[in-house]
Amino acid sequence: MTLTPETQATLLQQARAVLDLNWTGGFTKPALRQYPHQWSWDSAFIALGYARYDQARAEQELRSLFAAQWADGRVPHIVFHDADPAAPYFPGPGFWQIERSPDAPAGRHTSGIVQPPIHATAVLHIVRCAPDRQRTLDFVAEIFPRLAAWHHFLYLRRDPRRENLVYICHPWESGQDNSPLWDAILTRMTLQPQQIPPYRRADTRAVHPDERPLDFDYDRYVYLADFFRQRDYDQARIFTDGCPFLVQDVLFNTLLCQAEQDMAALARLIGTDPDPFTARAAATAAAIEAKLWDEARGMYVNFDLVAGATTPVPALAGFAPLFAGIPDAIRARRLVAYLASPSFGLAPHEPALYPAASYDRLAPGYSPRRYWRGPVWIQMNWLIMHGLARCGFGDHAARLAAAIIALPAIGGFREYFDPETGAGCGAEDFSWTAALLINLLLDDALAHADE
Ligand code: 9WN
Repeated sequence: MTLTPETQATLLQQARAVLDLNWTGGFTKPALRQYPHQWSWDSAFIALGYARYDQARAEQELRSLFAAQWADGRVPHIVFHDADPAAPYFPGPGFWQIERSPDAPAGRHTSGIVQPPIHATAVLHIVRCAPDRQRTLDFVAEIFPRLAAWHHFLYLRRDPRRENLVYICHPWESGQDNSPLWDAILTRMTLQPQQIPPYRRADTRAVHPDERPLDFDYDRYVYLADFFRQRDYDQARIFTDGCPFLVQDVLFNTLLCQAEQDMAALARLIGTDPDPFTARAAATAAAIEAKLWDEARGMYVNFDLVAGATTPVPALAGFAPLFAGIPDAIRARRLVAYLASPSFGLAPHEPALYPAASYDRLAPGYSPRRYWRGPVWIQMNWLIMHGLARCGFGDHAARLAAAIIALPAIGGFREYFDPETGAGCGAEDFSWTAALLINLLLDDALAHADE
């Protein structure tokens, strides 16, 4: 579907209205009822939208997130600025109890886990779009040490064997909470009822339970969060004390690799040595190539550190290394062949209307409306689209960009979409759907400040 300029202008206006609705004056909620606080990687994607038309808001979005950074450098996956009793979220600050950790920020309420590190990438994007160059350099100088501390935390605390691959310890840390990527691990976690702290879900109030994770999964999410809480969020204890979920995740490590590349560009801008960042990006890229490539499937897969084996699950995240320019030409061609097949439907000349599903549509367990088990997510497709363009597949990228832009016109500004019909699912008025639509629609005449 090709949109007329008038339709595009209307969509742009609607997208900005969604962000205005969710903007609090200091940060942007992902969605008012379902996610009434600040989420880490959401804020980075949201900043990619603001960067196109409101530099001040883009900067403020990230500034407010990093204001809650922990002393050890971790950037929490949720920052609870104000509790809104009308929009309860579980687990809230009372569950996390981050004050148990000496590294937690005093007087702030946050979760104790993290999300994918796409923040440096967002900052470089703000720089490249910025109309006010001096102001943006000031912003980079301000946030650069915080970004460096964040990446330092990941390499120091989440890569104990010094493999240049960091681990995640909770499905929420992946950003793809309920993906089939975690099924084998969660299923092997046999829990006694007394091991699960009492809790009440809040996520099925505003969204239909058929589109959300099962109680089976939530029990394990809660068990893991409690496991971290009981160890005062001490990373070394969590790693050595038998945490059942320790995964070197493809998407997380890819975004870290790209963020390190972007740190090098930011370092050059402010006259700091870029070489350590370039070197670490190259080392992580090499480690992804060596450890996470699955030759039989022609895609990247996660490594489960507890089982000591890869988990070959055909999720869209397995193509993410394109985004950081990691695969060589031969591997990139194999990835694109799989993406272009009916499993993901991204062939450039096919009349397929929708962006790629989050999970192979032909694989067992594919579910078009349940959260991460099939639905289309805009931010995943935005990453894949850039990866295709970067690795020389311009036609595929152009088709995917058009499909992403067309989707909100069909399904609204929803959290995710049914890949068979384009129907919107999950939360309404969802911020990153709006922000990334703006990012794509205003994707012209960028000043590439550091080039
Ligand atoms: C848990 C906010 C977040 C996104 C995640 C998405 C979902 C939370 C939830 O919402 O996760 O962090 O309650 O389900 O999976 O990617 O950051 O939009």
